Amino acid sequence: MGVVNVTPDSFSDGGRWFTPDAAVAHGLELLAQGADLLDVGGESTRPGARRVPVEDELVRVVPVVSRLVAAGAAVSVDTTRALVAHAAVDAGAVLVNDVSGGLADDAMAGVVARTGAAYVAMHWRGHADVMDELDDYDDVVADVRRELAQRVAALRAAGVRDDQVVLDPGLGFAKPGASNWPLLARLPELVGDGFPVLVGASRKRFLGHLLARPDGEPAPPLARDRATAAVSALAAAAGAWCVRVHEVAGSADAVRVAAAWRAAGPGTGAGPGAGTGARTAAGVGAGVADDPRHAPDDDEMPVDEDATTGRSWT
Ligand code: PMM
Repeated sequence: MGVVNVTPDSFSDGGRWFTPDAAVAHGLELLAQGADLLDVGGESTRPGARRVPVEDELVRVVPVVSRLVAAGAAVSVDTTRALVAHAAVDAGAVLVNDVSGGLADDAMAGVVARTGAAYVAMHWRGHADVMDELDDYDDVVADVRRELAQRVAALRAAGVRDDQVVLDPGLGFAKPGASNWPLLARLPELVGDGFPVLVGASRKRFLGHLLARPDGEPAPPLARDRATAAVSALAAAAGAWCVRVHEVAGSADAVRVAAAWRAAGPGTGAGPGAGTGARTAAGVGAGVADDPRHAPDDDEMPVDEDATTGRSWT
C-alpha cells in the first residue's frame, strides 16, 4: 500500500503532494513502483496535529480518489470520518482505512456495513494532539489485541461482515517509542486472531530513534526508508497481509522476498506469491475473504465486550 498524503503538514513527506495534480502524479508513480493499493488521506495524524475541517478533507481527498480510480488504481481512503469514507467509496475507493477503528466517528461502522467496503480497523486511543500521553500498557500486545477485539465486536454489532475487516496494531499511535517493538516482534499473535493484518511502520519515530546519530539526534523521516523496508520484509514473513509505506520500491522487493521465503518454508506447500506479502489489491475489491486465514468463527477472536479501558475517546 503506497501512501498518498494530500496534506500540507504530514510528518513523513511534508506536504509535497498537496495539490491534486501532484497527488495523482505521485500515486501513479507509486503504482509504477509496485504498489497494489494507494492510500489517499487528507488529514495529517502526525503527533500533535490539529483536526482539519471536514469540508477541507473532502475537497482534498475525493477528486484525487476519483482520478486515481479512473486511472485504474485500487484506492483506499485514510480517514476517521464517516462522511469522507462514504464520499470516497462513492468515488470508487474499495477500502476505508480508519486509524481510529471507528472510535472517532460513531457513524463509521454503519457506513462500512452499508457500503460493503473493506475496512482497516487500527488500534487507536485518541487523536494526534493527545495520543502520546496514552502510551500506558500492561502488556502492549495483549492490550492492543483486546482493544482491537472490542472494535471487531462493535463492527459486527453494526452489521459489518468479518470478511470486510483488516486489523492494524497502530504503530506510533499512543506508542511513541519502545511499545512498537513488541507489536512487531510478536506480530504472529495478532495474525493468529484470524484477520488480515496491516502494518504501518513507514518512516515512524521509533525508526528515527533506532537509527539515531551518535549525538542522539533521531534520523529524519526521509532517512528511514531502508529500515522501513526491513520491517516490511519481516512483517510479511510473519504473516502480515499488507504494509503501508511511503517509498514503495524497497518494500515491494522486500515483500516479494518474504513471499518466496514463506513459500519455500517447511510445510507450506504453497507456490511463489502465496505469501501474504505478495497479495494483490484484487482481494480488497472483493472484500478480503480470499485470505485463507480470514473469516474466523466468532470464538476465534477473543472479544471482551465488557472490558473498558477507562478512557474517554472523543
Ligand atoms: N499511519 C499513519 C496514517 N495512516 N493507517 C494505518 N492503517 N496504519 C498506520 O500505521 C497509519 C495509517 C501515519 O503516517 P503518515 O502521516 O505518514 O501517513
